[in-house]
Amino acid sequence: MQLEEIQSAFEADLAAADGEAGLEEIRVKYLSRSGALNEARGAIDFSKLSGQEKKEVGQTFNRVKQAMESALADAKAAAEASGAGLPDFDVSRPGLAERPGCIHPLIATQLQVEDIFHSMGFTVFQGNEAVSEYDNFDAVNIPGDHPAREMQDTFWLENGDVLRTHTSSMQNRAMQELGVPLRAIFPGRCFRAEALDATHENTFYQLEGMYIDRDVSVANLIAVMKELLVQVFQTDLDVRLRPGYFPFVEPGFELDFRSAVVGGKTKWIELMPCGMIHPNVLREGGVDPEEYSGFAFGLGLSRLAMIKFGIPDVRLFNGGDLRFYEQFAATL
Ligand code: FA5
Repeated sequence: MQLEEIQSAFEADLAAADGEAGLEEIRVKYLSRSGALNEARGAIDFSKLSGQEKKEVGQTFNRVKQAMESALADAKAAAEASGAGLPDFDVSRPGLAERPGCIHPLIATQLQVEDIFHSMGFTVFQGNEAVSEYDNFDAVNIPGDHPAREMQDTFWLENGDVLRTHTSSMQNRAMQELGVPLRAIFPGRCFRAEALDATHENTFYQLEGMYIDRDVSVANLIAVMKELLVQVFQTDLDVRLRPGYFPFVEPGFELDFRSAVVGGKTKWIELMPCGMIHPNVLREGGVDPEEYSGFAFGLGLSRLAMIKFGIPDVRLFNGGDLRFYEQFAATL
């Protein structure tokens, strides 16, 4: 084949090439040791050429070879960029392994609750699991000698920090960093040195919320909590508040709910502590309690997931028994 013929055949092949595998075929066909270019060069009888002619033929071959190599490299880069030639399968499909895995029921609950709060205009604020003693206790109105510290015994680190006992440890930072008006939730793991039983773990999940604005009242608190529960359980339900004591709210409440679908119409289910944010806590966060008011709540996310999925023992969440998690594989 003449050099021009080789070149135009190469260009036609390149234009019709299908993905990276097709381009590799073209490379082999034209540019490899046994490719068309080398073959054409081998067919020339150099012994019959003058020194000058040999030089010119050699240069022409090199120029053509370089042009073909560069066209091929460009086509490869374009194919890579467009994803052509990638394996023909859907990377988002579940794996073929016997145990493809599933979302942990606690995290599934957290994601659902986050979605619901998003729809009510709340942002998700992330915090650390190891926090200062100030953030965990003092900033939320629990000074050093307060008996509430004893109820939340925790793990102390050598630098004086603590593994947070509650997500309320993020209240101060949220006010300082996000300012007011504030609508935020902070989900996450908490730790307590507890006597363990079916409802008490040393490592569990809470989801805190704060709503601060002018003229926020208990009515707003009830409305938001009811909306949350209606959406989580997809059913109408009643909520009620009972007095509860927490140093960082005044008044403080325990919120219960009752529904025909969850637990029966007559049974009140204790769900979460909440209340109107204490003026000391607002002040500590740089918020003027004369101008702003707000509510806060500390939802036991582990508890909510237990109610939602009918899980009898909180220790199953962290137990590491795959048979437990696999029960949710089909639904989560
Ligand atoms: C608190 O931690 C408060 N910070 C909640 C709060 C926030 C009140 C804002 C008012 C305003 P309490 O210790 O009750 O409160 O814990 C809240 C929820 O976390 C409990 O209702 C329970 O569902 C869950 N919880 C607490 N301790 C454990 C534990 N050891 N294991 C599993 N869940 C727990």
